[in-house]
Amino acid sequence: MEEQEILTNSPPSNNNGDDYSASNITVLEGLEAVRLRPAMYIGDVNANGLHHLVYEVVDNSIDEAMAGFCNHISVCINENNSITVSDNGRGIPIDMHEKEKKSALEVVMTILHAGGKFDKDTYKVSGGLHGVGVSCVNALSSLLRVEVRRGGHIYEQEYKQGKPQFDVRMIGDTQERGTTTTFYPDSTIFTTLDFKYERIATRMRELSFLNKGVKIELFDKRKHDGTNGNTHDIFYSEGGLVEFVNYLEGTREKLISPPIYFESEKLSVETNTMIPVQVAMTYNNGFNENVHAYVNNINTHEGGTHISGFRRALSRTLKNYADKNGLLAKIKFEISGDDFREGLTAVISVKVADPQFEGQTKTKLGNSEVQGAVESCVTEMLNNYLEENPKQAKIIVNKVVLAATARHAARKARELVQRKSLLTSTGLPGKLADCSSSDPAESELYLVEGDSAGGSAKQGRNPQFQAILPLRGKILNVEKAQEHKIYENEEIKNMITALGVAIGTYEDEKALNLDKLRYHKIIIMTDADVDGSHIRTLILTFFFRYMKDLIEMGYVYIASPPLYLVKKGKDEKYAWTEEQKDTATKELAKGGKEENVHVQRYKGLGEMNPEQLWHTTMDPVFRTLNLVTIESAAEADHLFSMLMGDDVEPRREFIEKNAKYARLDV
Ligand code: 0RA
Repeated sequence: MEEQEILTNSPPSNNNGDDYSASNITVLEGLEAVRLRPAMYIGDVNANGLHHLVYEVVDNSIDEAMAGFCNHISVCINENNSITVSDNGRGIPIDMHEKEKKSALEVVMTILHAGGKFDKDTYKVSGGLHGVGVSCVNALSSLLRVEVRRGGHIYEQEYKQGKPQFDVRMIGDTQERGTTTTFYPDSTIFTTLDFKYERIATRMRELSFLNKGVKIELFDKRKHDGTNGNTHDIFYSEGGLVEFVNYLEGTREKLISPPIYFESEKLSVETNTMIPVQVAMTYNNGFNENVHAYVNNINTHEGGTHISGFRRALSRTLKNYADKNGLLAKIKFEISGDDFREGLTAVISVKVADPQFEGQTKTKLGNSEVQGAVESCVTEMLNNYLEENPKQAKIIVNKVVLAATARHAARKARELVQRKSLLTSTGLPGKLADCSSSDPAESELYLVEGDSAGGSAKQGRNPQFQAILPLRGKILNVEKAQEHKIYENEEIKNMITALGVAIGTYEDEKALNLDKLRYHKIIIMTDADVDGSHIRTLILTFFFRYMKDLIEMGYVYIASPPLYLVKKGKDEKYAWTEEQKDTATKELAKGGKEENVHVQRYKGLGEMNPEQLWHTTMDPVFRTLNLVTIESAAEADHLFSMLMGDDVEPRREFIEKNAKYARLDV
């Protein structure tokens, strides 16, 4: 397929002026297509797509590292919002590409999908939105400069919107090797040029865990929001996946320490390629399953054949071991697959030569041959582990038995909740002030902290499409509760029934029956204080653990009530930040004394009257809603374990640190 594409784009000959320019245009059309429909290549032209550019360039250096030729990558957000990625790999070849009659470097940079045509042995990322190639980044950059250090010399080429500005040229000598790319995202394409340091850091951390021994440095030279242009992190992991699992566990107590680790590879007869498999896993005292799986360094949120292989191997191997050792004698009911995964934290990383990505977000692995490969690897290695570590084996089996027993009780409790809700006339909680629309697409559910704010919201709302569910006090911390407790908690029961979805057991992909969902906007509205942020986190934890689909579908939002009312006489202005407050104060003072301006700090939603609440926070025309996204499920796991896990101290610190800012893109 790829070969074909290059062939059709390649100039047939170079000796006829017309011919040349015509075929040249065809080549350019390749990149023109990217500029015409950027979303097809990088997902969108918002912050997501923007950050994707960085990942795309870094992925190329990671490929070079996976091939064993590079151990240092640096990524820099420059002061002018351009990005520089540098590596110490072999350097992209600069010699003449026979088919294209130009430097291989130029081919890589300007022809779609020309990325890794040289090395047949590496596992190129080529599915989903990854692996679209550095040429896409080039097409979407107003300016891009690439420098190659190779064979004793330094070479460079520059492009504007993907068009070369001169032929590849030698500009000096060096004994070093490597590739450096600097690009300026095109402001006529992207809706934002603001790179988020934390976002890039999260991906670099993940990459360093997945590629042990590769040092990834990240710099932020921008001076903004009080940073001084010296922000810098080094991501380096010697322990790889084992360290990744420790990181994910955060402060949770591990039952198996150090985590179980194995790596192996299996020949796939179907495709005649090797499939390397790496797994690190442990169990904790909690009740959730945290399995993160990667294919060629891409997080496969939606699962796939590698996960099925892992699950089958885990259930069967543990079951066989337990049976053989007479450890299941007391169990009188079926043990389900979930029971083997309660409290499990695992990272699975496989490399697949020709990955097929499926699913809504193209993050589900489809290659059928991978299931068997992972299954037989895990079975073999886990069997060995259990035989050699009987103490740990016993701990795991006990945990499974406990889970099975509790789940048996939980199933009964859940059935009770769901049956009860069918019995009441509307099936809806009494505290819900529902909206009159029955079209989920236009309906909104506000989850409001406290009965008094709930009252204001009820009065202030537009009852046509806005429903209000007041939540009293703290909701249950599901991170630390057994599943059946969840169905006994009033606030959670109310949320479940108001939303209309029957909660999934987390068997098989934790699927929810989303067609029953009654609202497509679920808006969390809490006070702008420490308590409010705690409640918000508790609600998010519940959604993350039991209704992840809602977050993944983009249905969950956070309301942003103002922090200040600035007032002078009849003039009123609302402020969401300190800066806005100061500006508003100056404006209202109109050059006069600022003392005459009254500033009210809203401590809670309850201090706003219904009109104010509507105007500032609920009116679709004026309000700001922050979409809750799971950029990285792994990072969210780590975060929730810190926030909601066993240790009180990090949680308190985190909430205090973040209460003011309300960083919402979990
Ligand atoms: C193919 C062949 C060779 C190097 C690379 C690709 C390469 C690509 C990138 C992209 C970013 N950094 C990179 N580093 C290397 C070289 C083959 C050889 O030298 O024999």
